Amino acid sequence: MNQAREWLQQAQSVVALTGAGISAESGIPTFRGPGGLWRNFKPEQLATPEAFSADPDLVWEWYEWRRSLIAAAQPNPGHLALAAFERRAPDLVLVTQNVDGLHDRAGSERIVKLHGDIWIDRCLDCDAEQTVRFDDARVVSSHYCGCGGLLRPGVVWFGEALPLDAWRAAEQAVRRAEVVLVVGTSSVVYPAAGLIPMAKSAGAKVIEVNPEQTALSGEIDCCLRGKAGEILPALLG
Ligand code: BV8
Repeated sequence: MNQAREWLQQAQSVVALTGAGISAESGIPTFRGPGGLWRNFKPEQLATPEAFSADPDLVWEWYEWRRSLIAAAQPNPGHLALAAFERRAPDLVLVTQNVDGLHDRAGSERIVKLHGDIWIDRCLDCDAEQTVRFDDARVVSSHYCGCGGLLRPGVVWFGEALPLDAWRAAEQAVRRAEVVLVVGTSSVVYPAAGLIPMAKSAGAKVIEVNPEQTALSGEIDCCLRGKAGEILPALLG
């Protein structure tokens, strides 16, 4: 931990790459961990354009269930430690695979959302986007746009390209970073996971915060085994 702290304190530019694990302590199930299933469906079976065109109501039910979980959740000390570090550090860019918006609610500002935002609906016909405000009393609105088109969640599904501007911003940040802090991701989803070897080839030190070994732990310079909500406040404080 001391070595990782030293690298972070000396670095001019830092990237934090986060995945579902940083929201686990907020009570949001991760994609591939326990609790990630919903009605015995794996996320990869529902988070696809094919699943949505086959049964939009089923896919919407899954997203409304996730929205209700996230609405009831709070950012945890891991999210808050990253937001506080951004205010102190000379240059921190937070690149997240998460769509839950908990980094925004924790106060982070320089956020690159690789996989979109669960709080945005987008019209399949006119492409109009609207931000959803979820409150407990909210009756699930109809998922139709004013133009009559069907709305979809504003997230990136498997088989869909990442938003070009977000991907470019992530690449640019990783290429200039001296340290990349990888938090709560199994590093199996691409192209996001490709940012880790990209950071290594650009000469960055890579730190991993995860209770478990991941697909890319072998490429990591410093593996901190533990929960983000416990390690990040000590690491970044
Ligand atoms: C694309 C939004 C091409 C939706 C998500 C090689 C190159 C390019 C593509 C591919 C490739 N190989 C395969 C592909 C296809 C695919 C892919 O990667 N598949 C995987 C399953 C093999 N990739 C794609 O389809 C991507 N698109 O490549 O398009 C293209 C190009 C041009 C034109 C057309 C097409 C799109 C991928 C995006 C999919 N959308 N989310 C939604 O959320 O509903 S991905 C989804 O997985 C989430 O965003 C999630 O964040 C992400 C990654 O998962 P993790 O975050 O890592 O979560 P996971 O559960 O796996 O792990 C949690 C970790 O946390 C664990 O390690 C655990 O130990 C740890 N943990 C637990 N508790 C804690 C903790 N850590 C810290 N503290 C704790 N307390």
